[in-house]
Amino acid sequence: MHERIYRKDYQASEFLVDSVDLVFELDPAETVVKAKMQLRRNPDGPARGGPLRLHGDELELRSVRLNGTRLDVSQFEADSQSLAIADVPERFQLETEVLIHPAQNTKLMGLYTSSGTFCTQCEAEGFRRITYYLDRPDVMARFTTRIEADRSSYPILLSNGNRVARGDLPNGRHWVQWEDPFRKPSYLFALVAGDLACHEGTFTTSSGREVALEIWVEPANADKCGHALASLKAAMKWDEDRYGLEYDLDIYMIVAVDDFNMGAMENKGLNIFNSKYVLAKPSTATDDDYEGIEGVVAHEYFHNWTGNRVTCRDWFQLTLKEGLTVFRDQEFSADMTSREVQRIKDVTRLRTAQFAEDAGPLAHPIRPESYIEMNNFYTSTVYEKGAEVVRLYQTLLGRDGFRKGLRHYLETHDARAVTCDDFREAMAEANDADLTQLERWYSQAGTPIVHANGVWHESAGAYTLTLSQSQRAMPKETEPRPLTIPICVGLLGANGKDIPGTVRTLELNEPEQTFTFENLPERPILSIGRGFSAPIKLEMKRSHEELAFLMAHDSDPFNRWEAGQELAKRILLGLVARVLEKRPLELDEGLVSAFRKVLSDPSLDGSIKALTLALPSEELLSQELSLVDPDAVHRARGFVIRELGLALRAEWMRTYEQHARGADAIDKAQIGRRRIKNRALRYLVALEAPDTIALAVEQFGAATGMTEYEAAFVSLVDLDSAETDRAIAEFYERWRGEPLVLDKWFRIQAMSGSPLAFDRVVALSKHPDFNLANPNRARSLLYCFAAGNPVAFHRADGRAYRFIADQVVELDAINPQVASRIVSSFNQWKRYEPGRSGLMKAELERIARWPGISKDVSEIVERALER
Ligand code: 0A1
Ligand code: ZN
Repeated sequence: MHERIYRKDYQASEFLVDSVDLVFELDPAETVVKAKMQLRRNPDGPARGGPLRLHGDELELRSVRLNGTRLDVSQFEADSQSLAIADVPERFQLETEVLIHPAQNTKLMGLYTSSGTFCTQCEAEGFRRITYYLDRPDVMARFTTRIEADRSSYPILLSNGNRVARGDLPNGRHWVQWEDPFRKPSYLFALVAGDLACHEGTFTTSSGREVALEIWVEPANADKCGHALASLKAAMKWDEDRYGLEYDLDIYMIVAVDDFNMGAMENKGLNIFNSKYVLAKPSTATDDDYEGIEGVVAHEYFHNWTGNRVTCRDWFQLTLKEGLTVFRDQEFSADMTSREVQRIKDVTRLRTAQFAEDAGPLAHPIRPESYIEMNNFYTSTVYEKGAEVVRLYQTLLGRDGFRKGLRHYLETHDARAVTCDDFREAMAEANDADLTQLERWYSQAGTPIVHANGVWHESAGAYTLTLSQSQRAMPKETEPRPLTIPICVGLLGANGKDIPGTVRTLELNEPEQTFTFENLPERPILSIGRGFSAPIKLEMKRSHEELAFLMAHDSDPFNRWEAGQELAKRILLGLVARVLEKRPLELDEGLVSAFRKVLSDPSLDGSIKALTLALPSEELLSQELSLVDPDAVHRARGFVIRELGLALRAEWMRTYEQHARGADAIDKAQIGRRRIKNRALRYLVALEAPDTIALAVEQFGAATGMTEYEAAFVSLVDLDSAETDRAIAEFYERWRGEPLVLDKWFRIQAMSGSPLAFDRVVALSKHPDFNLANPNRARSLLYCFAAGNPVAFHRADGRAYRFIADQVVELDAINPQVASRIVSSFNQWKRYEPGRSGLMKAELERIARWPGISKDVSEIVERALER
């Protein structure tokens, strides 16, 4: 059995590391790592005079020296997992030498190679795969790194901080020495060695220091770095303007690699990125890819203060840096693109991934209480719900109060490893506010439900709003206690405008509270939860007419969109019920006229229009059902798409034609144009009429930018036509040499609504360009299919379950982190009708019994099977 780690068991480290000097003799097959560490007992430690115990993982120890003297095997205990020395003084120097095998490291944790480039990933516990160390974030040390490697294969040698020296060695080798002036935890260590090209820039900080910016990529990608560099500069400027935070080193490097488990990593001064979040030019990257790059580049940059300068005491505090940094990148993106579009994207993502997580077996508070494998806790809850909890502070304290609090937090805790409580206390102290009740957001899992009931008192001219809150009680947890929930509201008059004096932030602190609005001239319509002011589910009786009214008039753009989604959701759920009852389907005229209004509204920009005219996804609809039948959901939604296509055919056509032509430029106007154009195309192609299919074929043939090319391809792959096969073949021929574009080819086929999708996915898993060991490729095909194609993954015969389970088991032996993400697609098994539910459970049990299954996958599977 694997060991479970508890938050309550935290103890300070018995030893501290003052400095580490590393030497790497790089070789893909066998690299020597020498570490020279200055250690001492921690005066604030639990003081037990015990042995020194360092972490390790898959290391081969060659030698250990204590204060210069080589220890013999009786003086230490070592295995691949740890190194223990019983007898050590107060202060001492420890030197170790280990062997590691980077080219065989398929887990992509520690030091590994990606297309021949050496790179590292140390968060959360990867540094112990490089050398024996106190691999925990509250041990912060000064690092130097000397890298030795073959000069012609690895001309570029990078590590954290400043490059201080370089030189040549015999046998065509060379060395470079790096020094990081800032103390840091081991998870922020990084090293890169390869034959890379540099895209350079500079940034002058507000205090006038010049910072060298370097983006390192494979030479063939040198023409795809402009957007990442521009994003980095924009992020540096924004953090100065918004929070007065400046960069603190003279150099900032980003390296793009093709094999990476996550999006990117904030290593001090040397970020390592999944190439997906660096490389872009209009012909290869979509508008969403551009926005993704801007957001992730900013995210990693913002970590320099929120994560690196002030870090986490232990991994239970992960949301301290992640929730806060996601909040910061969301705010940045809102300022760079469009605040309302950004908010809609963020909320949709939260609802799709995080609400599902909270409703399933893996529900955990943003600050978890225990884990078996930390890598499983880089979750939507820790990141996205964590960001919403940080947003609560801003909603409660105001933007200025939040800025004051953030600066106070960073000043008080600079160069330290702290907790979520420290953050809350700093926020409270700087604002002289009582924020104690916010603590519950950190300790309670589950999505809170707020029930709203408004009553109009005609004779008094008053409106009372009663809000009550509840939460699902989690197994093994104490009864949930009431949270602090800010609810932003406004009351609309019949003219569609906010009634003066009614725009407020209500603070719900009790199980139930009533708020009164007085002196109202007329019966109002309530707009509630403006801007999605808290990560809750709202329950309220509202008529379709009220929702349509809010959709047309609400002064809050988020709530205008929200009202449309709520209206569509209610109609769709009604149709799902009809499908199940085998009654004929009929589309509500209200939805058609609401859509028609939006389509013809000249005041709305294309992005907002496209989002408003999108129906809630099958995943979101399924969340509302107590027993999911994915076929019924798919049929109901498909029916509405076709009916809307038919009823508004002329309007869609006009919209398409009006927006058909423009430039490939990535700016707000062109992005908006492409979004509404492509939304129209989807509705039109869904009609499966020769003239509408021809539109997609033409767009596919003529597009020079990836956004329009991809959208046409998506439409065609959803069909079952001769044009579909032709498009699939053409796409492949054109883009087989561009891995990031080829990922799209795999993903779009995996997510297609066509009945052929499953057979295609099986065939693609045997395609010569499919590679289970490359995380982007594995995710494009397998994760996107299992998590993003509900109707095909949940086919009633269970063949897709079996296929994915087989792939998970095979992948687990290569890369457990990626396998455990994919296996999470089985988590919701209890929510499906009995046939599917039983089939999913059987696959989970088969995986659970698989010999040699990783800690990562077994933790997920065991949790899913509990009770
Ligand atoms: N700290 C990174 C996320 C990250 C976490 C673990 C990793 O290991 C494979 C990689 C990256 C971030 O928030 O961007
Ligand atoms: Zn992060």
